[in-house]
Amino acid sequence: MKTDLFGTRRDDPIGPGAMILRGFALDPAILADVAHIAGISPFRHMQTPGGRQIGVEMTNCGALGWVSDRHGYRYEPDDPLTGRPWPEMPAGFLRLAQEAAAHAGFPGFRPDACLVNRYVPGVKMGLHQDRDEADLDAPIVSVSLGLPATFQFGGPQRGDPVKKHALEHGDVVVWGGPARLAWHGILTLKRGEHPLTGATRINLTFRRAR
Ligand code: MD3
Ligand code: FE
Repeated sequence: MKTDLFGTRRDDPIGPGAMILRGFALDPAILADVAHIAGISPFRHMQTPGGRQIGVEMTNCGALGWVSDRHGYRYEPDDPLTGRPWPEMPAGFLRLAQEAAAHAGFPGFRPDACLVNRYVPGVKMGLHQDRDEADLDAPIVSVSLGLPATFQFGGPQRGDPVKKHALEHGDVVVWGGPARLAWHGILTLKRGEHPLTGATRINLTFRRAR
């Protein structure tokens, strides 16, 4: 990230291996890239293995995309909706994810998957672990855009106490090492209107899947 016109960049450590980089992702080109990706591989509701619809709408970019259906959770090189490869990871996405990871103490991050989540008011993501990736040594980088949300962050055990953190447009969170298998989730999105995204929150989650 080149500039900080408004002086809003700030590092906010939230626990061992986890840091919020506030205002790290304010470049408007990111949202143009999201629109481009969704023009190729549209946002859609996926199904859980149990047959329920996931409330968050999802798409992906990069060599691998996260997919959920009746057969389970996994990474796939092709979009099951289009039958084509997921859109390429934009150069700016890759740079942003690598810079954020290095800034938080994880140099050499090479994400091959970017899950793009879209939330509308009333939608949440329940507490879960990210454990579908082969390489759990690599960190995860998450970028929040649009409407604010409350993020819940616990420990490696399901019953560990949870802390809440507000995530706003432009915030980036990096998780690695002892935080990599932490339970986490997003509380029900509140009503609102964001000047750049309207009544939605977009989250980019960069991972090393294989
Ligand atoms: C903490 N997404 O897609 S990103 C997900 O905002 C996901 O859409 C949320 O959790 C969202 O899996 C939260 C923050 C996040 C991502 C991965 C983590 C937090 C994490 C992995 C380990 C610990
Ligand atoms: Fe997650």
